[in-house]
Amino acid sequence: MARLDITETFCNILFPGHMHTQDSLSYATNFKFQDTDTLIVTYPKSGTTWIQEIITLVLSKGDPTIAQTQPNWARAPWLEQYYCPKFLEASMGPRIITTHLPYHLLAPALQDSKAKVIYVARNPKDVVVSYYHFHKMANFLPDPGSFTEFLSAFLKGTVHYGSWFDHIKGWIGHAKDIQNFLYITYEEMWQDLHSSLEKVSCFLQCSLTEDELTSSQKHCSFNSMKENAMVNYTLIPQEIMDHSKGKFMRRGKMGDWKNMFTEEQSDHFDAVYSSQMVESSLLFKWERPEDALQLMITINTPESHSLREIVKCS
Ligand code: PPS
Repeated sequence: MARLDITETFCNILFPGHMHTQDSLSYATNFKFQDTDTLIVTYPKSGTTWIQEIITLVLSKGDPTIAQTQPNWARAPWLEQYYCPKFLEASMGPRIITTHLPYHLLAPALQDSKAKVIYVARNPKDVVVSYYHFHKMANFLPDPGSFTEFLSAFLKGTVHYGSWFDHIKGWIGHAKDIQNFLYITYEEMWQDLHSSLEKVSCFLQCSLTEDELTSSQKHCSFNSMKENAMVNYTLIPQEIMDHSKGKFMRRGKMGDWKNMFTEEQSDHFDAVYSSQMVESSLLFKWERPEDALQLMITINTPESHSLREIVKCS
């Protein structure tokens, strides 16, 4: 399936036709979750591959064999991509599924489900920079134009996979409607991978010994993942992902946006961010570790039972 120049539009959101069809997107929205499923939810470039690796290592108790022998898209397939049914049929044991879809498209499928949902968020300024560089190497995504042009499309929500603002507001705003929900940030994982592994293992009810945690931490580090062909996308042919134009495991840093944004772009971003988030009670800060906790407490409204569970876990 090449379809590198095809864009699928589904419910007013653009998707790369290379991996998505109308049928694959409908399959996702009508999916029957099992209570034993774990669903990873991210907006692109927010730490998807990282959390896939973390979950893999946690469930294999720090043993890297699966992480080093099975590509991430086979062990945690994207629900909306056409090959998903094939991998799920072949999967043994509890299923790990990944999605970039916004909440409203999966809400009916998740209703009453006990599947575990892990939402990973990342500072959107770093997301847009990572996404911009990814567009340059991924031949199934359109030419991003200049960074200014791409930033403008990102802030308008017209990029592939839709609006970052709608994605985070939809999922976090409905966290209370999801029975088993864990919120974690890229920044938290970056600042304290050990505690993040513990948090994920607690949520998955799969406790790890200190040695297992140490091994997991080693294999989930940026340097280790950068060299792992099962997650660094070097298995993908050059005509689909052109590694001469950039690396999938590019920088792996917090705050890299500061090397890309002008002051004017940053001010404009902040203004759009404030107006987009004004109706939401969410307070997002991304720079310091205590801010991640601050966020959890801020969104921990009395009715949000599952978020209180997260605070207990951490
Ligand atoms: S995708 O295409 O949506 O699946 O991309 P995604 O995996 O969500 O995001 C890719 C970015 O995550 C960085 N990454 C990591 N950073 C730190 N440590 C680890 N272990 C790690 N694994 C992946 C990756 O480098 C991309 O970010 P940038 O800023 O482009 O480097």
